[in-house]
Formats: sequence, structure tokens, C-alpha cells
Amino acid sequence: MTMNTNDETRLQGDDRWIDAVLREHARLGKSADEKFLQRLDRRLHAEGSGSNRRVVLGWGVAAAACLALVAGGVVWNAGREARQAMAEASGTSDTGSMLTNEFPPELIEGTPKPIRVPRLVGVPDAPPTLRVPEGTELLSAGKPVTSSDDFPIIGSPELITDGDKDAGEGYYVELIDGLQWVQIDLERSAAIQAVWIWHFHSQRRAYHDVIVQVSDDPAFKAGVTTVFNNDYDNSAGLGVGGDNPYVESRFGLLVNAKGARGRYVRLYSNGNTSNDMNHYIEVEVFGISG
Ligand SMILES: [Ca+2]
Ligand SMILES: [Ca+2]
Repeated sequence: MTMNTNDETRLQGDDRWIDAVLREHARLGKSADEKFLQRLDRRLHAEGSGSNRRVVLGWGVAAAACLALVAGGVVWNAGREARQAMAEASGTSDTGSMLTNEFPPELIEGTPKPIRVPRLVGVPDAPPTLRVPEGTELLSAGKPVTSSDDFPIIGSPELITDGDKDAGEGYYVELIDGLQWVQIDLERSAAIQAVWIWHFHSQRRAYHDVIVQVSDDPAFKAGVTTVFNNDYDNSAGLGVGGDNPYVESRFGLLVNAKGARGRYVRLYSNGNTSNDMNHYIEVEVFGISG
């Protein structure tokens, strides 16, 4: 096997990535079984650029799996501090209050990739704003999250409502390729005013088929209100949406849910302009409970 310098650099990056995934997996007390390793392999190929990847995966998994086993209770420290996202109302008036938020620092890494989608909205210069009715509050903090992918190989769904919005490794959950969803259970029906979404913001990219729905039915068969849909070609099969594709940033996407009623919020995506995977750092649901 011969490799040029670029290959070697890329493969070293793969090894570091595999090492980090396995350490995090061990930290969460999950076993690196055959299914997990198959998914790791599938994930690397979804990034898909090199003929040497499978060879390297064989080496990397063997080495890193040994490392994870030997490390036992190793704590993979992402430098995280538990922080609660706080929403404050300010600018009170007869028609409500401005919804405000706290935003993670900018952290752009890696090589940019071209973003080729129609009607693309770029990164805003300032955080988005929305006026919401008095009494609107953050309802989703710490609430349970389920997903269409039962075995995320990076992260876990509870990261979506833990209040952390940082861009780095260890802050996001990655769902497998294809159309996938996550679903937040607010545990009580609410008039939902806003959904604020951070998929991934350490690289400029746009997620495909971003669809946000609200319902009191956990199966989303009845009483479904779609509050955002940028699937311009109906590739998700839920209908053509009139909202625009957008570039991810630390400011997130602020969706005006206009008081849609429901206990559950479901968010779809179908890969992104850099790879076929689906990611979430944080989702915040604001509304008036009861
Ligand atoms: Ca989070
Ligand atoms: Ca689409």
C-alpha cells in the first residue's frame, strides 16, 4: 500500500476520530459490539473519499478498541460545564415580549465544502428575533428525546435538551444517513410559540429536508401542525415546503411556531451538504404550557 502525504494526514484524522468515538462510547458504558463496529464502518464510508478507509478502519478499530478496553473507566473530558439555556423576556409591550437567548462561541474548523441548494439563506449578522406572547417560557430543558435511529454512534439524544450549544466534539448526537427524526416530549400539551434549532455549527453547511412538526399524538398520525418545512422538492415525502434552506451558524434557526398546540415536537432532516449524516446539538422549544 502506498500513500501520499494527503492520504496520511486524512487517515491520521480518521484514527483520531475513531479513537474519540470509542472513548466516548466506553465513557457512556456502551459495548463496542459487532453492530456498533458495522455502523462505524458505514459512517466512515458515508463520508466516503478514500479507497484506504476500510484498511485503516481495521487497524484503527483494533487499536482503539484495545485502548478503550484497557482504559476501562477513562473519563473523556470534553471540558463541558453544565449550563442551562435561559430565555429572557425583555422589551415588554401590549403585544408580548422579544424572545432572547444565549449563543455559543464561534468555532469554525476544517475545510469548507460547497453548498449547492436553491434559495439558500446565508449566515445572519445578528441573532434572529421574534416577538412572543407574555408568559412564553422554555419548555424543553431536560425533557426526554427519542429518535428514529436507535443506535447513534456519536452522542445520545439527551444532548439535544441538555442546554449545551457548543460546537465541539462531544456536544452533538449523530444519526445515521437518510431521512431521520428526533422527537421531544414536553410531557404536557402547550401552545408552542418558537422552536430554536442548532444542528451543527463548526462548519458552514446546510441540512436537507428540515421539517418541524407539532402534535399531541406521539406517532404524528393525527393533529399534526407543520411549523417549518424547507423540503423544496418533496424528497422527504411530507409535502413541498415553502421555507428556505439555510446555512448553520451559532445563532441557530429560530422557527415561529405561532402557538401551534401539542405535547410533542418532531424534527426531520435528511443529511447535509457536507455528508449524509444528521446532527443535533440543541433544540429549544418555547411556549405556554397547559
Ligand atoms: Ca446540547
Ligand atoms: Ca429535499
